[in-house]
Amino acid sequence: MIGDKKALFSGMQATGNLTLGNYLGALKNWVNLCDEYECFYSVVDMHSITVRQDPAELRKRARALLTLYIAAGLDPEKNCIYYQSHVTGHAELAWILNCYTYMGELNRMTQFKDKSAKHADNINAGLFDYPVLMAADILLYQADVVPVGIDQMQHLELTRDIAQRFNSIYGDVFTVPEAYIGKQGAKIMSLQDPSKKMSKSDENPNASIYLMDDPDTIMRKCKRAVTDSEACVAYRDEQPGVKNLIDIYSACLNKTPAEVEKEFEGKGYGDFKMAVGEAVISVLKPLQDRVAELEKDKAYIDTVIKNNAEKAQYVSNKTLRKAQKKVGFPERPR
Ligand code: ATP
Ligand code: LTN
Repeated sequence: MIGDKKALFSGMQATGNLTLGNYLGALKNWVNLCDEYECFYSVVDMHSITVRQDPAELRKRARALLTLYIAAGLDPEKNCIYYQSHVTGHAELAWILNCYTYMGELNRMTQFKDKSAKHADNINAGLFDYPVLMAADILLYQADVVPVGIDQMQHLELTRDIAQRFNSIYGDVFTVPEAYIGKQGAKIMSLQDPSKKMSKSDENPNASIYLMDDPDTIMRKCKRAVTDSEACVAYRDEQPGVKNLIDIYSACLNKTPAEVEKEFEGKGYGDFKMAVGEAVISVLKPLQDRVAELEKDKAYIDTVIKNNAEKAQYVSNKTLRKAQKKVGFPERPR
């Protein structure tokens, strides 16, 4: 709780080009939560360096992501939008939490296993420790809820375990957070292999729709999406490609899968894919226009970055000081 509102935290990495999966699974669901919750949305650049990055590129992408948060409809007056690296408490709390997390727990994390297989030449301690930094992000703001895609559930469970472990030793220090999974678009799959999630690090550019793709590219990717030979727009596990397209279409237009099935009854995949393409364009084009507009106003974005980082620093310091005191660090002279 912050004041009389419940708190909410989420973050995204500024690595790679954001996909439609990131938007429908995360960003889209974030908008409008600020009436109910005190919201903190971070560009988690400290997480990004667990994989080697080009510094200039990372800086550019981090700013683009922050701009995208605003373009997607997060009002920076009502939502605290900031760079993780601008707030000192993330690293400080992560260190403390490291001492309350077991190697065995981190060893079980599937993201670590996946990423270390992918980056076999750079399996660094940060990559292993990534979930503890994520726990620190969340616990610093006493977040009650954390909107994430299903793929992040394992990290959230670990965060809860760490919080409960710490609380059982020291009393109520941290709020134990709950996941908040959006109803639609929670797991958008690859357009080329619907058994894999749509991912910004996919090597095949046709597998993902990127948020900055132009309309022709979006349409082409939708038309090329892998389906099946059933020739029936049905929402069922046996037709994973079609099911995924229905998920995309319904998330873009706020319809239910049943409504979509009905709409395309008796229609072929050609018509359906075209409609999916149009639905995606109708969502992404206005978003792209708003990004272009915001990018022109450098001073405004700079002010958002500064003011919100100050707010985040202030709020997070309270939790950090409490945790430091509990574990026995000496008080700071006033
Ligand atoms: P990578 O592919 O490099 O692992 P990613 O695309 O999974 O990256 P993240 O930065 O890890 O991107 O995720 C940001 C947010 O988007 C998270 O909340 C995550 O759950 C959500 N998300 C990512 N991909 C999808 C997807 N295909 N469907 C729904 N949500 C997604
Ligand atoms: N690990 C997340 C990004 C992330 C996050 C967080 C999400 C970092 N810290 C705190 C929610 C809450 C990811 O890879 N998507």
